[in-house]
Amino acid sequence: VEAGITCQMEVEKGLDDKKENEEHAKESDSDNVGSRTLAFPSISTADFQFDLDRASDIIVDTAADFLQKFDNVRLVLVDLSEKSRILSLVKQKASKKSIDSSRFVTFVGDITQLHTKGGLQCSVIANAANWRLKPGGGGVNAAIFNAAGESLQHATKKCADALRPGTSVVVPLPSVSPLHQREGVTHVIHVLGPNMNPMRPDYLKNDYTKGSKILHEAYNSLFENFASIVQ
Ligand code: AR6
Repeated sequence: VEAGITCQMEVEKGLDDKKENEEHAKESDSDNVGSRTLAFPSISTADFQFDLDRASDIIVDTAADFLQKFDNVRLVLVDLSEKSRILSLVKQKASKKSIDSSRFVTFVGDITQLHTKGGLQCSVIANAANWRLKPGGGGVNAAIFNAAGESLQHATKKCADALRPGTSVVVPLPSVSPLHQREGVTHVIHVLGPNMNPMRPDYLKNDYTKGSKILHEAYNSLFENFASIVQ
């Protein structure tokens, strides 16, 4: 057990992809921006079936607000495929809003292999979690718990047993974790987004007034928790 570890929880509240990936990978080596980088998946838009167009607006809005408040940080939205619709929507909308493209980037790759496969250093990664904070269940949650090994489960249990939609929790990743050793990930932030899938708990029955509010809260909580780690 590492002393002094704190869990933080929010209670209320142009180029083709390959070239672009390589550009960002180069940048990250030069000035240790990796230690101030958050890589995150698009919360709620796969298994939780949240509308991609609405989600992309929310990602771009909350990221823009966050980057205005904090100078020295970088946000990387990650998805597995070059054909990812959420990545292309976000890219389009971010460039229209003229967000600094070196501080807000999209990246094609597996979020558990950003350093070894993508050449990108990201000390903090976000997880699209389930409310019980349990491994498995497919998607990015299963990938992160698999890659991180059992120590992530133990570390997570010390921080929280459950999450409410729209909140997140910071889990310091023990140095024995392969994800820490191999990829340089020091913290995982579990985020619970709104659920539009009738087969999953807290189904919002297509209520996008509620759903959008919760997704906003989820990203704000994620970004604030990230800021509290790197400040
Ligand atoms: N690397 C990067 N992005 C990924 C990866 C990966 N390895 N795997 C998936 N994605 P989802 P949700 C992208 O379904 O909709 C889980 O079972 C994916 O393409 O993981 O919030 C939990 O236990 C999509 O863009 O999360 C919850 O019950 C994004 O990650 C539930 O699913 C999120 O997809 C959460 O559903």
